Amino acid sequence: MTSGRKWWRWAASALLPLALACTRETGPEGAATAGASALGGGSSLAELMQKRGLNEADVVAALKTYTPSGKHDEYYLFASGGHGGNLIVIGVPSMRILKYIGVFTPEPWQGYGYGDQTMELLKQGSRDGKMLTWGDMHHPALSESAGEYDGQYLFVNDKANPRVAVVSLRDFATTQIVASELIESEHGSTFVTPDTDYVIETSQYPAPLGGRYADVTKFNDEYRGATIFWKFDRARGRIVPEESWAMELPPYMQDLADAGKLVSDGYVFINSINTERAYGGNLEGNPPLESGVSQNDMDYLHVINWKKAEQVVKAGRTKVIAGMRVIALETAVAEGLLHFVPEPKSPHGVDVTPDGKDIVVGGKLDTHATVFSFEKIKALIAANTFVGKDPYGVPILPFQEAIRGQCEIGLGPLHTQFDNEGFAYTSVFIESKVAKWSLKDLKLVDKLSTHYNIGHLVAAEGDTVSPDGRFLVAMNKWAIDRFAPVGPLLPQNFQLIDPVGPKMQMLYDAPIPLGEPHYAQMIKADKIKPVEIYKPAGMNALTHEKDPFAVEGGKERIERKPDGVHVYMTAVRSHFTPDIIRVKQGDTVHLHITNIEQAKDATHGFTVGSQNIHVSLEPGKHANVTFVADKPGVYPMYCTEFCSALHLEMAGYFLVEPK
Ligand code: K7E
Ligand code: CUA
Repeated sequence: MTSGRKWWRWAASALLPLALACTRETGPEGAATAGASALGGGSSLAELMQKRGLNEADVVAALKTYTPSGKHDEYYLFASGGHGGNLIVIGVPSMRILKYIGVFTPEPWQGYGYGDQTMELLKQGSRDGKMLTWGDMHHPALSESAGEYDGQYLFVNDKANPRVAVVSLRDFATTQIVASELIESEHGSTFVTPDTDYVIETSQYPAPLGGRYADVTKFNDEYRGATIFWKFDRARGRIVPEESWAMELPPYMQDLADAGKLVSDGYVFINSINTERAYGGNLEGNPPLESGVSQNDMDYLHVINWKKAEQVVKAGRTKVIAGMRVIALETAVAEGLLHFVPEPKSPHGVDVTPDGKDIVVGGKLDTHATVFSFEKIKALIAANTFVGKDPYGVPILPFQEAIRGQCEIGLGPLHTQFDNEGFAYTSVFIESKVAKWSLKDLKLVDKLSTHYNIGHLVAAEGDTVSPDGRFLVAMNKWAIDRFAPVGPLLPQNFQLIDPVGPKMQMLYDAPIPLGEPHYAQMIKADKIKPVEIYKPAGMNALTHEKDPFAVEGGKERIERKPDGVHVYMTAVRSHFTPDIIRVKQGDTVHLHITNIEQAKDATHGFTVGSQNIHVSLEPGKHANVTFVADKPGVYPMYCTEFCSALHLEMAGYFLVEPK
């Protein structure tokens, strides 16, 4: 990681003067050429700087992010697509967008949600039998081994319709969506335990568990929160719902969560707001929810001993709600699985330090980052040092005895990330700033303005036991004046920051025009080794196994069976076989299409006009598409990727003969 820093310093100190020196030598010719075209070829660096109004700091920033053609980025940034429902993959430091990954929302380019396999996947994510085609994605979590990102899987959540999706980083594709009907909304999700034994999903807005009905005036007695521990089977790459379990929580609004690591491994920390248990009703004589939830000076950091809870589950001390084994709140209290520590006013982010020793909480209505000591919390629990109990019997630890201290940050601290030199970086929402502070002495070191309304921030390998201390990305909610205007709906603004040294430096603004990315994680690029083609040809991208309907070259055919017409097709530059399909009105049609190519990037797309069908056929991939040919007519079908010189000729006819 230091080698990277050396490069930066070298770039800043050596390359720039060198470049300037070169331009000085070629000055007169450069000037002549530059005069001809505003920014055109041949301009000298000095002239370009002058013409574009750039200063030396701008050029240094440019040198730190510019990535020449053909050169790969050092990091992948996996950003949530917010209420766009899909993931965004970005290269750092160039901030080039590399891919969108269809997850909760259909993604037409990838055929995601337009063929049988991906439709089945979206159906897996149904709640109460209702298929959902959007999600509110907040927190991507990379799989970890011993607290390090291992580059195998990514998990993401849907806050609106409580669900968790698994994305395989072998091919950057969603492979599973699980939905529990235990809870009705979530937010503290997804977070993984250090070896990815569990993927954590915690409710946000309390509701009767299991989808029951109870009027909101029964809030205190009938409404509850819960945190779900989804069991992950790494070998199979799947969440196993039958081996998953949950813990019932009081009806507070549980917020963000983080898993302990190293010394605090085995614990999970969850913030909460609304310990007032306000539920709104501003037309019914109650204060509006926003003021109702902000009365108390302290809310509760939930400290959960999940390893102990796992034993309680194994001992069968659970009840089953909505098919999920749930540790009842009374059991959690009786077994000492759940403790509360007061935390300052309306906390938001909770982040465990890389050494696992401290838990940093940002209070939205407090000016501090509060640093809780895991050692102290553990000792207080062991000694039964409680200042009281909440209305549900959960023991409350003394605040002052549980903290190591507080750092004065500014107005509206939210989320915290870490580097490799003992510094923490906290986003300061109301001030639109990043605060850099020392974990050792809890002193503020530097503040940098962001544009604007920063939510999360993400550092390279920032949630691991060994952050890299390299790039930092501020994930800003508002762009306001940063980009050319595009109407009232503006993109979000990701700002790339160099966090190294006494003064942080703003490097680059990247507009993000897809939903509102809340959080992202940044992983070393060399940890991810995606496949280049699906091998052998005929692979089902969901199962990573050969599809039972895979088609070999030379075995293409059309078969009429009791369940409809089966068309076994291949795609290869530049034709589909067969290229004429005849069916009768009312037939159910099953298309089985294999791209039999094994050349990198030789992707074909397939569509039949007016049928709302589209699949992406990457090299070796197999797709199945089922639909009813209900309208007679002549429908051209064609390849949707410009795959070869004869791409336009990669077409055919789908004929539906009238009854
Ligand atoms: Cu702060 Cu959902 Cu993590 Cu938005 S959350 S910012
Ligand atoms: Cu295949 Cu265009």
